[in-house]
Amino acid sequence: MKQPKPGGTVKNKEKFNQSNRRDFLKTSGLTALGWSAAPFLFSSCKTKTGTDEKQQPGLIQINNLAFPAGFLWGTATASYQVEGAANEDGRGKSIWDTFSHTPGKIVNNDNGDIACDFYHKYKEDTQLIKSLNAKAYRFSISWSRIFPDGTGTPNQKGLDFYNRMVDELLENGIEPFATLFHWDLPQALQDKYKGWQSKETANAFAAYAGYMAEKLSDRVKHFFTLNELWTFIQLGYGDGIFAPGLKLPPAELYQARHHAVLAHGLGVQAIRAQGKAGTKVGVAENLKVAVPFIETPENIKAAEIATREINAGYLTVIMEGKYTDAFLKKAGADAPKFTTEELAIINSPMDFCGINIYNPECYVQASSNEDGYERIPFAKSHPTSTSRWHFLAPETLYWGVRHFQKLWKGKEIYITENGCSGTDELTQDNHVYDTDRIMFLRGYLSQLQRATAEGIPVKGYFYWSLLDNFEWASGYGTRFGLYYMDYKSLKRYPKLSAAYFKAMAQSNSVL
Ligand code: PNW
Repeated sequence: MKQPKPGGTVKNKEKFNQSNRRDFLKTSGLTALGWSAAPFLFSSCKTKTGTDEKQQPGLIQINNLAFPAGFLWGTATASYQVEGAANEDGRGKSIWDTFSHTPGKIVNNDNGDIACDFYHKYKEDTQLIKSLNAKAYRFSISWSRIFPDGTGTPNQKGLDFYNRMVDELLENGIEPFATLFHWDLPQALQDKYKGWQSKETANAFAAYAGYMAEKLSDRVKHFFTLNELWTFIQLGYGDGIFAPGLKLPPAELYQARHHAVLAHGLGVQAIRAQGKAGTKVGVAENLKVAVPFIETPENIKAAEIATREINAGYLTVIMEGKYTDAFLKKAGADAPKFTTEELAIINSPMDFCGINIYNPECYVQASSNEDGYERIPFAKSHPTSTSRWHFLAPETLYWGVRHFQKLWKGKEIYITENGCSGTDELTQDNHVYDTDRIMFLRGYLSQLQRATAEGIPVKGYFYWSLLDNFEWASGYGTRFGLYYMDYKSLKRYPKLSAAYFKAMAQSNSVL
């Protein structure tokens, strides 16, 4: 794929020799990541002719894949996946506690009781974020730490934890981005209202969101309402493989989905009402991206149509305030029940949009059929990461933000998640050579840079995840982190990709 050249031509490659490796590690801070003991990190550091070049401490940019000034580099996690401390300081149970403690639901019957123990180790982890050169951290708040029963009296100790954590981040020059709902619904709301099957849960979410904005918006300037509506509704209420493990019939599933988008809209309004002036709010949704298989104008148009339609129950209704005709037609008698007032709430203006992108939904080509596009099936051998759903296609990042901008315009975009799992084995001398993750990052970020070079307003990128963590139904065996977790000792080890991420964040470019 042809890369635009925003800043001129690619310079000659400048490389390091063995003798200046230590300088480089020191000045770029990689020693802090434990890489001083990796002699081969720069083992190809000879010039083509084998002669040494002038010593150049620090990072040398050898390409022009720079991001715009001020581009924010960050990492992300979520409460149930990292915090642990499941029974501490008055935390109420969430549907993920119940689900993960039900035998057979999670690989290896893992659960989030301890996870990465971030609840106690947030100070140490703040230093890990800092040593990645990341200037932003996306975390989520455990609703049932704040309201153990979902509604009612807040639990001060729960709030205290987030206060401490936010203060720690800010003291270290890291901007907190808070997600209010990353799937750990208070069990009490599941029991009382059947969770997202009831509008009451959307109302309870708004009350909680408003409360959090009131308490944190003096320091937290960016809030996300809900994370990945598609995933927790489809996998939790449709396919039964995520909490609460339900397989609802279509009409009930449509209704639950409607309550989730409604909760987003009510949450936006509550945050605006109760947050300090200037508080910014958006959603973090996994846009399902159709990729044009050849980049012709016809296929690009087809991919836009497909993307709008495939996301009709989620980002499309949020951005447009209506369900598309094709969506309602397809749903038929199972279509959700809604009012025009609710549609207006769902469409409450956001300040930015968070988009999680891992894989393409499909490749498409133009078609004269009724839909205007045709899906191209994936090859059986299409490469994936160790997560089997994770088909790899770096251009998904480019097309995701480009379609978003074309379809819905004007909003600032954050890539709120992107990352990949891998086998990640810790060597005897405590290294993890995750070359696959480096390949992933280089490919995907090159495509994101392509988008920013075209002027698409992507303001930042959050790698998923800071640490290996509880990967939902896949448990602890599926690792996405820049830091390797030893779950026995709870020690963290930087992977090779941590050094790579750090170098990119430092140079604000793809390397
Ligand atoms: C997202 N799928 O989850 C979540 O936001 C994170 O909490 C999670 O750890 C990360 O991506 C990596 O999986 C997904 O099956 C889980 O298509 C499953 C799917 C997609 C996203």
